[in-house]
Amino acid sequence: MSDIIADTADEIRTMRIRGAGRLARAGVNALVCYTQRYTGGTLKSFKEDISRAADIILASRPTAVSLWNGIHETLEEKDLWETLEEALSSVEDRGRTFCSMSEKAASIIAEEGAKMIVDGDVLLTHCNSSAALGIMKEAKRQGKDFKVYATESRPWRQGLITVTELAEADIDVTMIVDSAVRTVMSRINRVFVGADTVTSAGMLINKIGTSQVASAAFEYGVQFDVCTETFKFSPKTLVGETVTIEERGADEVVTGGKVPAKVKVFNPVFDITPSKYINAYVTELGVMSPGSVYGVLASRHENNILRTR
Ligand code: RUB
Repeated sequence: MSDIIADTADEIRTMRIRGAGRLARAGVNALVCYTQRYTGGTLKSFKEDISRAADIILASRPTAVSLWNGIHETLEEKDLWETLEEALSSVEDRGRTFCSMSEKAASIIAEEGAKMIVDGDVLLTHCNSSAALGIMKEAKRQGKDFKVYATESRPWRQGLITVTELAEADIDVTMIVDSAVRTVMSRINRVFVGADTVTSAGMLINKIGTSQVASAAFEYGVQFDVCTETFKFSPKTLVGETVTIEERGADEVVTGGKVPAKVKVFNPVFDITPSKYINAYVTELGVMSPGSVYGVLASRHENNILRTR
């Protein structure tokens, strides 16, 4: 398989490309580049090759449905292709459209979410979500005066990226360790996090620890909002599929991978936040309740609900 496919899959697997929105666009973009460089084959060989390429990309990380949705959107017309030329231009056009819609969605979410921030707000965010940070940067650009607490997000410490980005945007930011979330919650009036996958029942799958942040927010009566493009809504959950939670190696938890004898390490990367803890999903279609997710998915997939697997 070509370098662009293997390299992109490797970058996603090793988290050099990370965050559900970015990795979806990177996976789709790899298929587009592969297609642009495709020479000398037949329609039959292209169909086989692009399916293999898609499988390699999809196997890179299992949890974010944005990647699955992006790849499936890009190859949606596969059964209709009649010539190689038609196939090549379909993948290119659909892939490009997916990426530009995803980028457009991010800027709409930034504007929608920024409206929710008022002067004096103290926000909390977990891990590193480009959607959540986009909102904060837009609010700052509009001149709003607020503070942000950001978790470290062990074991990868993506919180360092978050605080760096916020500080560079001149936003007042304080970093905390993950276990300080409950301690600071009395100072917080709104939580903004991102999403890897949202189920048809409105449950959120996001970075490990998100559900603890949500339950602490619930306990303190703090608004907990999820910032997400609707391509993180999972059509697979409409037909009863569960979401695979990625587990990664012990070396990410224990420095140098040196685990004391007889000690096991469990390193789940994401967790599930029940919809009862979530006030709203801030999306490119507007701000919606967890109960509205089903309607968006059902209307989008009503004709091919059984083909979502
Ligand atoms: C990142 C993470 C982010 C979501 C949303 O996890 O959980 O909150 O992916 O990000 P990881 P975005 O670092 O393991 O990929 O809003 O940028 O799509």
